[in-house]
Amino acid sequence: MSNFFDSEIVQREMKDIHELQTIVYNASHDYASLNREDKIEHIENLTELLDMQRVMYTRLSLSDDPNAKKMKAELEKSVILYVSETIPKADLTIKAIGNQWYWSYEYPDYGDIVFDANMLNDDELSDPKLRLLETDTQIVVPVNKVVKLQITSNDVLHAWTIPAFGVKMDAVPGKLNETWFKANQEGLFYGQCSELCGPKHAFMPINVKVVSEKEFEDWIGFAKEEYASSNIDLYNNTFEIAQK
Ligand SMILES: [Cu+2]
Repeated sequence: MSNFFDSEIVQREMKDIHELQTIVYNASHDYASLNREDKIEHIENLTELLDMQRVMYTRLSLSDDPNAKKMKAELEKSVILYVSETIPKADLTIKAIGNQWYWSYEYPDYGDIVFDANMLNDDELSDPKLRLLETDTQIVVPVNKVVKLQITSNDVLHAWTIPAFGVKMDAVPGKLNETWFKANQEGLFYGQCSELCGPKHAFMPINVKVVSEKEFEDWIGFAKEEYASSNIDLYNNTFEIAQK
């Protein structure tokens, strides 16, 4: 049996939801500077918005009208957009730094872990299909954990992305951008710098390896030894430069 569904009415109500989303979104960004009355209004708006979204979602779910299906997807997308702007409590923080033309990574929660990820040449690939995608080192993260990413650049604009995670963020020199993801599947995921950063823009791919918690702990043990910044022999470098 088909439920009654009036596309026009629902469309109008969806517009109201979008308008309220914008108001709530803007107020949450300025929350600290709001006065008492505005804070109360914000909480009221937020409560109303959650209510409207919940009612609308239920209505759209109950209808088998094809328009309802489309609108449900639209509503889901707009809610995800709002939620993804708010970074939940992170289980792990990773700092990604863009360089011409490779990415550097730090794991500040685990002390001294610093490493670069350089693209593999065609003759080094594990699979020819991974041309311009495979790197010598991987970011390793545990499955089902919230990973907060801090993204910046050492030189020009770059952009860090893993399309499978729905993450793309600019790496801006002198600015620290933040985003997050939670991978719910183990495996290797690929991305590429998405800002035209110079002639080798296409040669700075991004690899993320999602592993079990146990494997992640093992990797941290390995990384602490292998990627400690104290391994960088500053004295020798200085000496070589001085000799030249
Ligand atoms: Cu780049």
